[in-house]
Amino acid sequence: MTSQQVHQRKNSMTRYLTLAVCQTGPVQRTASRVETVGRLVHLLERAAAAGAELAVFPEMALTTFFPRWDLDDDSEIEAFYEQAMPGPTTRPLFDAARRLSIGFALGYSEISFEEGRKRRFNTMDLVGPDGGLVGRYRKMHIPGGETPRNGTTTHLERRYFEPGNLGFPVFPFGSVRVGLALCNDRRWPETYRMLCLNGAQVVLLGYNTPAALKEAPSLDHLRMFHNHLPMQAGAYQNTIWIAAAAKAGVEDGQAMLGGSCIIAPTGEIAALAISVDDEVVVHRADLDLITTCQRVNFDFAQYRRPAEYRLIAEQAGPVF
Ligand code: ING
Repeated sequence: MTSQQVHQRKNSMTRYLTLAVCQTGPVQRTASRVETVGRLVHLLERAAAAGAELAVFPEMALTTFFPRWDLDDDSEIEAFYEQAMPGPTTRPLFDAARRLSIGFALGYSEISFEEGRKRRFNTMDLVGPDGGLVGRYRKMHIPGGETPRNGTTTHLERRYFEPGNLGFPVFPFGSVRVGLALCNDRRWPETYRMLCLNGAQVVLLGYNTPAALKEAPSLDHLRMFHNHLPMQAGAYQNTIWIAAAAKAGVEDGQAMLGGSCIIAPTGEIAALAISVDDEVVVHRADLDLITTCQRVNFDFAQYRRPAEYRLIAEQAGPVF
């Protein structure tokens, strides 16, 4: 091999990133943090053994999805949150990342002391293969309400979390630019577009989605379609890879959707979980597909008309 060929081969190796989605089965309320972190470490080991360089865990991966409950007692509520990341019980996950030389993104409930007050965010951290924090995202689109409503599935995220205040950041992971998103964010095209315009090539997403909703039983058969549809569209329209990790199975009596997947910039599902339990799904993502897809239609700088899109930034909903 000539040195030119060696050089080209080296370059071509950087055009792949092996992604792992670490879906989890239910995390019951009775489970201890130590037990749950042990499950996550095991998943990370399986991801690394399969050759993954970067893994994603679900939203609120350390606990049950507690916004399904109407809770008032602050100490009861705050037991679901982390005051430090890593903290004493989550440290083994960071140690495992360093030992296995694999990065990961972890969704968790965050308490932080900012602007002289205690604040609660629905957060995802990106951690490097050295076990160090690379970047933090706080969920922007907080669904549900502050109080239960008759005839609807109880979903009180807006009582338990403030909307994120860190924008839609994109972080360098080696030579790859990585953005983060959480659950309901995936249903909004703005999430992907903001991450795309910030330079993302890969978006890691964690979610907790009930398999059925009381408000519209007639749509229950479309829950998985409505899970994948916006992510496939988001990947295609923004020429990004998406790796999305679900909480799955019956958690504290509520069935969670599952359907974790890795989606290509073509919009195709490249890999899909088949269980509603702890499962690792791996795909070697070809980063050149991004430029191939851009060539076909999505040369953003040439074709987009940002001056004509002002309403998107100025108006939340239609005005008649
Ligand atoms: N979950 C839900 C989702 O978008 C939801 C949101 C569920 C809203 C039920 C209302 C009722 O999949 C999260 N975690 O955002």
